[in-house]
Amino acid sequence: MNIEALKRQAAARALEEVRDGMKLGLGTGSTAKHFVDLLGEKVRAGLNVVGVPTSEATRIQAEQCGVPLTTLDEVDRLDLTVDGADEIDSALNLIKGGGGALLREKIVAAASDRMIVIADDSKWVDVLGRFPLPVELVPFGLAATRRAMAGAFAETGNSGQMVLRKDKDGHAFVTDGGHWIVDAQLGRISDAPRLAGLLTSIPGVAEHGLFIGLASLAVLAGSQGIRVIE
Ligand code: ABF
Repeated sequence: MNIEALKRQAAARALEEVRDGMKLGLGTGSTAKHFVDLLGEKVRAGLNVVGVPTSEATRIQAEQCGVPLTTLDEVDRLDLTVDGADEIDSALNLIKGGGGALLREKIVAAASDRMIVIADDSKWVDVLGRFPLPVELVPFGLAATRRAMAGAFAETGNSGQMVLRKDKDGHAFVTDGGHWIVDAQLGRISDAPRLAGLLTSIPGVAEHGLFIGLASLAVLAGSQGIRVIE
């Protein structure tokens, strides 16, 4: 089975958790895109939900699919967020941000009662870190922020190159929030929860891609079928 079919299967399984009247966080990326697409079909068939998109790309897709949208200023809490990930470990800690939407993704996930992460099973790892850790930075003071990040890596027994993400024209990639992203090639992340806390405390770090304790369920689709992990 091809990978897009697996992603769609995971998205379809997550859709089973959606109930009429729910307020939903809508993720970003190719797997979340399948979810929004399938959700749109349900909405057009009469399902009553409202969504908060985690990126401009998802906002545009949701509007095209007919999913009614709201904002976190208009609603108190969300019932459920469904989003993809770059890596998932057995504690359901995640690396996210390969698509560059980590800041809004984390704000939306943190405002949700539940987060379901959907993926093909290639995203399942023993230890986070093979996928470079995205860290979203305020452009001002970039070198100072990178030095502070290197300190946080050293303090947690991690090391690796930090690479400023570029767009297709070779310019710094700019996020929906107007920030830049540095991808940290750490290989195996030691003590991800502690590293997450240290990165959060650095002035100039807008957000980082370690999602610790946010996901409550993972739906992984593989050639052997679907695994649901709590
Ligand atoms: C978003 O999309 C990101 O946090 C993550 O980087 C990416 C996963 O993309 P895909 O579903 O395309 O693999 O969820």
